[in-house]
Amino acid sequence: MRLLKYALESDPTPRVGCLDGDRVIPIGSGPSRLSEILHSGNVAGTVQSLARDATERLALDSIRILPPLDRQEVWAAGVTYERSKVAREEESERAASFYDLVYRAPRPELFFKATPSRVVGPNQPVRIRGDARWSVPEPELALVLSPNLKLVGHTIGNDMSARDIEGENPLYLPQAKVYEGCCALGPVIATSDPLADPGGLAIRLEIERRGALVFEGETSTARMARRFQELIDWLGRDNLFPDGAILLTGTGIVPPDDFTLVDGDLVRIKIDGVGVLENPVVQAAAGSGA
Ligand code: DO4
Ligand code: MG
Repeated sequence: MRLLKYALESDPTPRVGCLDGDRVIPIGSGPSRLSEILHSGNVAGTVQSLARDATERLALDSIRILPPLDRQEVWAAGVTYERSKVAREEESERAASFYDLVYRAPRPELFFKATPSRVVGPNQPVRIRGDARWSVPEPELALVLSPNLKLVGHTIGNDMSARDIEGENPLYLPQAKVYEGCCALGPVIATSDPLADPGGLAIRLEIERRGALVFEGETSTARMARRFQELIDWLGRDNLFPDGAILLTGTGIVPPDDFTLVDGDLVRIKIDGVGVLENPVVQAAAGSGA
């Protein structure tokens, strides 16, 4: 089952729909509608009964898809794949041992990634910071969690990262990771029923520049060094999420060190069973507010 949050071109009210082939079945509207459905305790049953009563069908090209969250905080796990550990060790010689330690330690790296206002949906621009010279997308499976931290679905996340800022000093991580337009999510939430144990989902990253492919890479969630439930349990330690949360699970694909995103690039992330998330890239002006 695939849920999406959208608006009509003529009306900005957020709405929720369920995908039926290439058509959308409207199942309600309002600023918290998506959360009401996701947190209902029986997502599949709720969606099925709402969809049964709906008579309307919308063409996908007649709607504007919004990021699939309401008031959820977005958190992220880091250094959960060996490729991420190695890339970080290379970018930050002086802090290399910390990345090796966190890759092996019982406590994972978990960090606050974004408020909903910093998140963009499909086809909206993700941003490169105005003061960054080396930025990459991070394609990650995102876990959609209810207020009691039950896994209710999956979506695709792009954890945009300024590698030069992070590499200069790991204490700069919040600046390398959290800024306007730093995260893309979507296009849909695949509810957990068909994906109860997404043990080996293929994740693919493609970056296009002026229509040509300049980077492609692939990994699988099977290469993660941690279990999803382990990350969720650590996230819930001494923390409450009254609006639910989205948890990005870390990247297993990092482009080579001589690669940086530039203004006008197109980032495409594909995850088996979830979909395709595409975003153009915009370089903010140096010294830019937003
Ligand atoms: O340690 C820095 C961040 C790591 C990260 O975002 C990732 O591995 O995906
Ligand atoms: Mg990441």
